[in-house]
Amino acid sequence: MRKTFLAIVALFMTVTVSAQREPNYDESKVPDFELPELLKCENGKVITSTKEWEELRRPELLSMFSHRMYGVTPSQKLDVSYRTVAETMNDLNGKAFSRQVLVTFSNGNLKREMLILLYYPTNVKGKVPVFLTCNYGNESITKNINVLPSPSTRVSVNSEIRRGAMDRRWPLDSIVANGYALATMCYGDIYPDKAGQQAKDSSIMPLFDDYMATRDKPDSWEAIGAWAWGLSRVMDYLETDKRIDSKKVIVMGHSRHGKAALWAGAQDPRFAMVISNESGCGGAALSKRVFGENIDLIHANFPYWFCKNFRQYICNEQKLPFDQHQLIALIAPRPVYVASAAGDLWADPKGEFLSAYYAGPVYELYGKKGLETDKMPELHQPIMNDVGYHIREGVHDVTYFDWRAFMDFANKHFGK
Ligand code: GTR
Repeated sequence: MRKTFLAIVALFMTVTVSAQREPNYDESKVPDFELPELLKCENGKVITSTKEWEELRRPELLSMFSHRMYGVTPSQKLDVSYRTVAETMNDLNGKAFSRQVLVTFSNGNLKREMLILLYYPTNVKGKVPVFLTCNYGNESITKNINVLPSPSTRVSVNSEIRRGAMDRRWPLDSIVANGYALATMCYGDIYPDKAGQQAKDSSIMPLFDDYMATRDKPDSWEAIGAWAWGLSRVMDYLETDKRIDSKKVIVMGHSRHGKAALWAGAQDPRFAMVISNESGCGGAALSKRVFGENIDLIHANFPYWFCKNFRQYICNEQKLPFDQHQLIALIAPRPVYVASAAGDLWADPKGEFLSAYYAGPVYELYGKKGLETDKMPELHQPIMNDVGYHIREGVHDVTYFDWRAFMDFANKHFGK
């Protein structure tokens, strides 16, 4: 009898666990949930001013995301040097000047290299705003052979990393024609997008003094944390670049790079604007909706993206004491834009929209404008308040429609 009972319990458990592994795409099956409070501290104090938000609630939430989701970013500053390794005066048919800067991080013993590729518009005098985003190898964004392979892809044989393979996602001519610079680097230069100790050992992480002491801790940073850190290091470089308006750096990212961009924007207030393109689970999408990719599925494929503490919420979203609307709120009062694609249900467009919507109250504290309604806009109808959003037709990708909206959003907020 007891045996049968145990067998039934075991069967029930496998059924519930494996049921969650299947992504849910049925809106009627989204569980009831209550979103964690944005403007109420853990001790119950209600936040009514930007001062209280900045001094009490914001640090509390930042710490929550650090210790329970992305891991703690070390504050140690590594030695760094910048060397320009290539420059092209008349790039993009004369529309741009391009530069490739090799960044070497070192701790005296170990070193790591990151190669930044920059395009500056030639039609604008003086300092220019810039889009900063990660790529899959600098050489993947254009067929132009003057673009050197990124240090991390030079040795890799990933089929996705081929010269120009991603060029449709990078409307370089249009970006510079609109008066924006572009700065980009391969995220693999900072942390290879692979599981395992070898990947971690070859990442930027061993250069930090406390690597051995902290690397296995449940709140130690992992890949997304490292990528976000890398974006801040490109920001360090941009602050030294005389052609760049470092008060107008837009950190943008698609998908996994969107997750890193949001986390970078949340932690580093030097980013003046943050854009998430289809960042989905672990990015803009609300985890508690458990729609499309969920915490369980993302760990099945990418267990090295988040800190180990995040695993306690696998198949257990209702226990999450935070959700992604709070990550977006950490960016306030800086403009933030979330973009979805109707065919990208894996990334849960509605969850991305609602997350942006529910970040609104913090923007309103600052006298800024969030998304005004919780009804999703029609396709191709961007909303461009201080919180912006669009959904377009099509699949998981970065299209010209997306870039056009990002530039319009930046034009609006940078008064262009
Ligand atoms: C998927 C992953 C998503 C998203 C995407 C991408 O495989 O499940 O979370 O990051 O990759 O980066 O394109």
